[in-house]
This record gives sequence, structure tokens and C-alpha cells, in this order.
Amino acid sequence: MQNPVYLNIENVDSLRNRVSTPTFDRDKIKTSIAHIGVSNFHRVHQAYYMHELMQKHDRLDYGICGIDLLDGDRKIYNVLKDQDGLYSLIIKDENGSHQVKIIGSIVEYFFGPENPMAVIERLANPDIEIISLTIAEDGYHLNEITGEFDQEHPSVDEDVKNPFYPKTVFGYLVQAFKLRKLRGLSGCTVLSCDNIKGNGDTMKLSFLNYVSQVEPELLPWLEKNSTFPNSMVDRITPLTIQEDIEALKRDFLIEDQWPVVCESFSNWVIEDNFFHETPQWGKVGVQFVKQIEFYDKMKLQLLNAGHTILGILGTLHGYKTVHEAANDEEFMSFLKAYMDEEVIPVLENVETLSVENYKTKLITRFKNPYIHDSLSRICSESSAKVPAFILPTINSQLLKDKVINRAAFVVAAWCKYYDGVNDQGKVFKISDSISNTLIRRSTLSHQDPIKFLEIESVFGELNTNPVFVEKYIGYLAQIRSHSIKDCIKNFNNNLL
Ligand code: CS2
Repeated sequence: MQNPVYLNIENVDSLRNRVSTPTFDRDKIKTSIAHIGVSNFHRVHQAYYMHELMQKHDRLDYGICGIDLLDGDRKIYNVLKDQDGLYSLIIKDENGSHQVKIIGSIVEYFFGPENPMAVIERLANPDIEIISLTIAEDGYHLNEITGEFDQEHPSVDEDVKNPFYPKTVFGYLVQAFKLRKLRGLSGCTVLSCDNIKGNGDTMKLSFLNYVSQVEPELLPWLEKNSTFPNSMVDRITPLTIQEDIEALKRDFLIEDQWPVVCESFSNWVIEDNFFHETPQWGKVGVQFVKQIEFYDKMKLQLLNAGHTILGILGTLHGYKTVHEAANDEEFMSFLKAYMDEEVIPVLENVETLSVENYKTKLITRFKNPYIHDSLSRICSESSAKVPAFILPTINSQLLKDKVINRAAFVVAAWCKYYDGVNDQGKVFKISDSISNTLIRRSTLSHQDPIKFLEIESVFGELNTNPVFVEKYIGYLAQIRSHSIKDCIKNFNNNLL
């Protein structure tokens, strides 16, 4: 048997007869994008689109300089450095077909903790026309409910005190923009690619708020020299597991330390608001629109909310993956009714046909058994996800005096989630930056259910809405005395 080939620039051509490899000349690539947060999601989405532009259309002007800023990202930095920025993308269709592509669009890589000045210089370089971001929902430090920037967050506070040795994305950007201004260079576009409603507006608000603390004199320049388009990003990307690494070695004889898996579906819609000319990404399916709001709402309130619901309810039952929960008819009926009765009525101005198509496709995406998306990934950082994906639906429905039954049930189940034990009696791990608060509040809710709703940064003033509170209290009592599956069955049979 042949030995597996270690993935790097020297060996990549020898893989050509096994998988798709870059056919373009990587030495000719011009780097015009600096991307902060080289997550699995970035690697299956933006880096994939840029690769396709190079591979299919020979557009070599959108090379990516990957940047990571967190100590915890050292592993991906080392892997990509070792592999010359190359990695395997494994696309898994619902019908079982698997395709492997070696992605070659990340051509430079920087690691903030190792050399912050080098990162600042690269971001300040005028060749970089777009600084894109995937820093996760909780990376913006903007309170979803109050709309206020959390200046007291320890890392933000540290950057305010030590602006020349930044740790946060805000700290880095301010130094880079300051250099651009000092040197008489142009500004650029800051493109957020995170799952947040109005992600560009959110970034702009958070960033300008930060700038007003540390460098207020930069504000007028930034007004003229930067744009923050909103974007909607969509492709389900599970965490890489050891089995993926082994399968690549076994089936394709490729030794890749950190491949990424994703579904075949992919979508990217961006508000056409670029500082330089609009990028030529339409060729690979990126859509540029005047208004992003409708796409945003549809995706966050159906897909991400759907994930959160399957995540919370599925974990309480004892399921481990999204597809297990989605293939359980009771769970799926509950989710479909949630979408039809509680979400779709508030998706104003979204074409009925496109919502129906999106929903139908979504159900098959959730059921895809090859993706193995863990419910623990879905439930991590729920304190940022529930306010972004579920509570907007509740608030809009309440404003219109419409039903919120299933949404209130999910919030009650979310409270029970912090008991940390499933219906099979097994303990599961909780992972959230405010997990102590969530667990404490959930414990207090055994005596007084409202205590959980009093986490202001999550629920805002929802604890004062009598309609919502009454439903939540009733459901919590049911959930604490019955299995989650029985509660869902009762819901589906109109008994709850
Ligand atoms: C997921 C998303 O993290 C989550 O809660 O819903 O990562 C989801 O898989 C992506 O947004 C899909 O586009």
C-alpha cells in the first residue's frame, strides 16, 4: 500500500489524480484581503469562494492573508504554516457523495500574539482593500438587547489601557487605521462575516465606540475612509473530528493535520457598500444587494434558530448530533410548526416562495447524516445565540399579539438545559462565557422560575412581559416534571 502524502506546496501536485488541487500559479496571487479569525467556517466559505475564483476564472487578485489574534488559535496557525496555507475541504452531500478539494487561496498567515506589530503593518498596507472578520457572535461586545458596547469587558478594557499592545480586533484595527491616516494612505472595507443581524452595522457601532474611547481624533477620517457592509453567510460547518483526518488518510492518502468538512449548500449575500470597487465575486455565486435585512432575518430566524432549538431540545433528550434530532419525527414536527406559526408570519417583506424554498431545503440540510454536526457545537455560547436567533421572533410576535408558545417552550427548555443532565441521566458539558451566571440562575429558577429571565444581558425586559412570563413558567413546570420528548409529543398533539 502507498504511504499517505503530507499536504504542503512541495507535494500538492502529486495529489492531482486523487483530488482537486489548485491549478493556478500561487506565486502570482495578489493579496487584497486580510481575514481575521481563520475558523473552520472561514475556510469552507470565504476562502473557498476566493479559491473558486482563482481556479475557475483565473482571478488572482483576491488572495487572503489569514490572521489570528487569540492565544487559543496557535494550533491552526502552526498547521497552516506547516502546510503552506493549504488544506483539504471535504464537501458532503445529503445523498452521500463526497468531494475533496485542496484549497489554495490563503497565501499568507500572521499570528497576533507572536508579532502584533507585523499584524498591524499588514492591516495598514494599502494593498489590503478588504479586512474581513469571523470573530463569532460574542466577539463584538455589543449587547444585543440594549445595543450598547460593553466597554467593561476585560479584554476591551485592557486594550483601552494599553492601546499599543492590542489583544482585540478593535485594538488592532485602530492602530492599523491610524497608520494609514498618518501615511496618507487610503482606507478600506471592513467586512463582517458573522451570524449577527446587521453584522456590518454592529461592527461599525462597536468599533467606532471603541475608537471614541482611545483615539477620538481618528473618527472623522474613519467616517470618510471606511465602509462596513452587512452580509449574510450560510454554510453548515461541523467541528473537524479525528475520524475526518483518518478517512482522508485512508481513502485519499492525504495527510492533513486539520481538514474541514461542510455541506454542499453555500450562500453569501453582501450589501453593496465597498470602499474600493465592488469585488468581482458574482462569478462564483456571491450576490450583491442594496438591502440585506430580508436575507438576514430569514437565515438567522430559520436556520440558526432551528439549530438552537434542535440543539437544546436534542441535548436534553440525549441526542448528540443535529441529524439525529432532525430525523426524529417528533422533534422535526415541533420545529416545522415553530417555523410556520411563529417565525414566517414575522418575516415581513420576504417573498413567500423564497421562504418556502429555503425552509424545505433547510430540513434536508439538517437531516444530512454525513455532516455529524455536534449539538455541543450548536449549544456553545448560547447566551449570545438565543438573543440573536430566538428572542427577536418572540419580541416581534408579542408586538403583534401573535403566538409565542413554542418559542417560550424553548426558552423554558433552555433554562432546564443548565441543570446539565439529560433525560437518560447523563451529564453533559456546558460551554459559555457566562456559564456561571446561567447555571446559578437556572438553579435559582427551581424556587422562583423568573430568576432565569432576570439575566438582563440576555433577556432585556422580557421578564416584565406577562404573556411571555406566564407561558414560560407553565412550560418550565412541565419540562421539569416530564421528559422533553413527552412534552414535545404533547405539543405536537395539541395537548400542551
Ligand atoms: C450554527 C451556525 O453556531 C450555530 O449556532 O447555527 O454555525 C450555522 O451552522 C451556520 O450559521 C450555517 O450557515
